[in-house]
Amino acid sequence: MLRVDEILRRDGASDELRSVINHILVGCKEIAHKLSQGELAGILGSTETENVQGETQKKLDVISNDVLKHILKQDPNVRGIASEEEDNTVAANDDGKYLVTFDPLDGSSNIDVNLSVGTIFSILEAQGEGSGDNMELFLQSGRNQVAAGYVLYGPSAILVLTTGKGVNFFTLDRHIGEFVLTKEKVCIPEDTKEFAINMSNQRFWEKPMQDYISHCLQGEEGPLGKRYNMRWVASMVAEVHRILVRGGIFMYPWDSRDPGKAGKLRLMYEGNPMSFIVEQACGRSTTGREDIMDIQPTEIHQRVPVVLGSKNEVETVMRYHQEG
Ligand code: P6P
Repeated sequence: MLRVDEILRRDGASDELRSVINHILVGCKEIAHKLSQGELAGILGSTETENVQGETQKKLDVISNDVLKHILKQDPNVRGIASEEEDNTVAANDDGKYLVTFDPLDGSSNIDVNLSVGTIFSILEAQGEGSGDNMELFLQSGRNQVAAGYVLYGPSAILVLTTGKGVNFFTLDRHIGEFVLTKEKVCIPEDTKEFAINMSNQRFWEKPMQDYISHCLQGEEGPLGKRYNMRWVASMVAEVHRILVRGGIFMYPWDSRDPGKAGKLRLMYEGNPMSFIVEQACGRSTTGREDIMDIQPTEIHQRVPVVLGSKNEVETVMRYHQEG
């Protein structure tokens, strides 16, 4: 069975990039172990603190963040990190070549009910000088990503990784403590009959999104002419993984609950890495109007509306937005 480093070497990844990815995976293996302990580890539940997003932090949000921050600061190839759980970017090594952004534990509201959660990460090259605590270094469009991935902590722990040469799946073999290759060159089916959205927000969406979902619910008799199924796991990593495996469309659109924000999900460590993966896997990832990876960030925690998955279905949603 081929391991991650062998595939990275085969695909031409530099020694420095392989080192950063291997450090991230050491952290993810530690997080996987802590999650597998559940109640026994005494680390479920919430803290008394809120993160910069205004969300109450789960104990495992903080623990996972600290695990990754500690490990990445030890890699001389890492210049700095940005995390959903950190107010500001964090300096690592001033001679480091790479910047790492991550959501240490996405979907953490699922932890206490034993449902899937995941770690999402993105790697950029630091352009020029400056310490990693300078946020400006990180404000690069998603097109500049050199690698992106996630680890889905489900019944098995699965790493999904791209360095721009397609998307590969690796499963954690707990006997040897390594992620081993289990699927290569993943490609999302262009068409789908399965959509994922939090329907409880329907009254807050823009009209094009309301129209599209209304037409999905009309099934064969409606303008889209097919019967849809619906899924919602409240864990982006789980939704994206299902789409990579069998197709589908995932949407977290802008909504009027907080008009000043561009939606719930964050561009730098959710939208961009997932978009890199989805585009590398024959899919499409947009805001409903433009490709997410074309956005020039202005703030490290900025939000982004997300419509991603099966290419033809995403383009259908874009047509609804173009027609207004
Ligand atoms: P809601 C998890 O908190 C997350 O950031 C994504 O993983 C997930 O898709 C979304 O929020 C769920 O949001 O509003 O349905 O709880």
